[in-house]
Amino acid sequence: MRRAIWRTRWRWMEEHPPPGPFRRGFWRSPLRGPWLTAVFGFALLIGISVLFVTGLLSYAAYNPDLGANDLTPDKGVLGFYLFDWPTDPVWLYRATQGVHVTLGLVLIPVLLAKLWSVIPKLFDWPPSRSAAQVVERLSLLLLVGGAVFEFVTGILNIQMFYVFPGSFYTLHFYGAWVFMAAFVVHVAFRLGRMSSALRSRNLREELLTDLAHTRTEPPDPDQLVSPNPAEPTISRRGVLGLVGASSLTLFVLTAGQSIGGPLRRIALLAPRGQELGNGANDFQVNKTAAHVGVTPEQTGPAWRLTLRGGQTSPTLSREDLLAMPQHTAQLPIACVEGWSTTDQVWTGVRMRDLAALAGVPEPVTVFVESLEDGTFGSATLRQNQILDDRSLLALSVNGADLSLDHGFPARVIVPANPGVHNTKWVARMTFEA
Ligand SMILES: Nc1nc2c(c(=O)[nH]1)N[C@H]1C(S)=C(S)[C@@H](COP(=O)(O)O)O[C@H]1N2
Ligand SMILES: [Mo]
Repeated sequence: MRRAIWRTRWRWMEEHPPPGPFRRGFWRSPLRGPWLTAVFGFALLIGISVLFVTGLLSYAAYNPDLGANDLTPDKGVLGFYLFDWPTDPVWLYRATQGVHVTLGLVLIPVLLAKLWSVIPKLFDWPPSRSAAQVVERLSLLLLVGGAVFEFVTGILNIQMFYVFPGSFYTLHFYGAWVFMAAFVVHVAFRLGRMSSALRSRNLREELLTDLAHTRTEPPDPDQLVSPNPAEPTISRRGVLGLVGASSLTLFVLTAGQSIGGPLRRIALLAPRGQELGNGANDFQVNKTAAHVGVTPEQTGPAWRLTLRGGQTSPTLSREDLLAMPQHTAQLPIACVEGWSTTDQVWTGVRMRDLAALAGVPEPVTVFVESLEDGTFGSATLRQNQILDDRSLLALSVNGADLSLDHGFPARVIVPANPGVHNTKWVARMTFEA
């Protein structure tokens, strides 16, 4: 009896949706349909998988097992896959992080197109038909919310709008796991429909079809296709071209910040894309000395480097360091924000010579501290990084003394290390055996 009443109520609701977007006839684009949605979905499936993997790699490169490098609480559970980040090839982090950031930007138009293509589903009526449908809609909320959250936080960070409550890094990291959980559920539910929708039309034929011959897709069980489509004002190939051209534009205007070469000059959307000049120190600066409050007095003749960890704690002046054996390595700076330099020629003292001098010839870690005591003022390096012959406490770059902004009197440079761990204006190094 009760059931019957409910059933009639539901039917009544189904037949009387509120006006506006809740009525299927409100959505009239003749292009919406399973095939178009599947094309965008397929691009996102591949792209987001690569974003996730490169994001996880970025996290591993951060060396979060070393307490000082990452204060994300409970990272242990989510960091189950961590491994020792290698120092070879030297461009490894340049590549993984360049792909992460560039791909993230390039996918923005695809994400927007995908959301546009399924927007009528947001207004599905009645809002809850069955328990399964409620669960699916909640998972879609996490999916869409998670995608928007990850893209927005990522973009804000690379554009240097640090407006986050707490650390960007923690938010983006947790957000990624929540988003990926929803993503996996979504893919599991929709993979079959995506592949049959992809097979329902021929891509090459679509690309040859002009506006005059553009027809609506046949009605589909998911009801993406409009029941009373308007006349098309753009062809399917037009939409694909628009999205593709937008992605390509974003690529061209940002990729140069990591790829370098001629593209660098037109990396206009990247705040640290372009190069500054031809001088030895004329490559990107992350934070200037003035910005972090490091003064010329602190870095003048009174500056000393303290080495800790052994029986004694020797202090060295810049002259003392210059009197030690000098080594040269060609290494890039590669920032987590996506920009990187081509190889610069760094000269200075080997990290492991300093370990020996400190009385810790077989160090497991070194904790490096800067004159600056902000968030980026310290980092911990791992054994394979300390012992690499190319890991230096650099005193000069490209044949000239380091500029104040690049970390004078001395800065860390380690192959394949995320830029943030190449600490500038080093004051103390504590080696642990
Ligand atoms: N002390 C200190 N070291 C620092 C930073 C900082 O803000 N303070 N920024 C780091 C980051 S995020 C990067 S990408 C590199 C950039 O080095 P560069 O400015 O010499 O290019 O320096 C790293 N070292
Ligand atoms: Mo950075």
